[in-house]
Amino acid sequence: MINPEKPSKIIFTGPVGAGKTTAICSISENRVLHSEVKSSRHIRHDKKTTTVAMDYGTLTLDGGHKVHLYGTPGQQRFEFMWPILTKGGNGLILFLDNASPDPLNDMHTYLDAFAQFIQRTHVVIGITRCDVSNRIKLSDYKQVLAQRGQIFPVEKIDARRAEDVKKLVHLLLL
Ligand SMILES: Nc1nc2c(ncn2[C@@H]2O[C@H](COP(=O)(O)OP(=O)(O)OP(=O)(O)O)[C@@H](O)[C@H]2O)c(=O)[nH]1
Ligand SMILES: [Mg+2]
Repeated sequence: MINPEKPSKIIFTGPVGAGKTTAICSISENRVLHSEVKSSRHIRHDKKTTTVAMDYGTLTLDGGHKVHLYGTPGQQRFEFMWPILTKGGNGLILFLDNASPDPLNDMHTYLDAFAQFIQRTHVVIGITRCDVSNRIKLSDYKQVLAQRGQIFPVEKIDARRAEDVKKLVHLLLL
């Protein structure tokens, strides 16, 4: 899946507070370019800031392959950024917050919104905050995917842990 001639570009998406910015900060070897602003109210759990344009970081895989990491804003009012950020991308990592009110519905929303991109690339799904809520199981996500006729890797992860996030990148690209 990797073109050795060309760096890869992958997109981190998902709803507000799912952990996109945190995940890019966990693995980026450069200082992450942010567009965080203070939110006027708490938009999700104790989060005081939100991404309004994009996050950008980089990662070099063993063997020297360079990966550009782009994070989308989660808030739907900034969805105009989504097609801009996916242009020329090689794959999507979808983050879902297991402790949010309806992550299975969020999965539908994001898989539908990125359907055109997904048709020509690959997807890996990372479920965050499983330490906060274990109400929904990995098998529930897989069942909903199967009902959609889609099979993607789904992993429990903590976006604060670099090895968890790198595992998603490897599943997507290797
Ligand atoms: N307890 C717990 N906290 C987590 C986990 N993963 C991420 N977090 C926390 O959840 C929050 C995620 O915030 P962000 O990374 O800003 O979320 P985002 O997806 O970029 O959100 P927007 O930019 O607003 O769309 C941070 O406070 C993280 O520390 C996890 O697995 N468990
Ligand atoms: Mg963010």
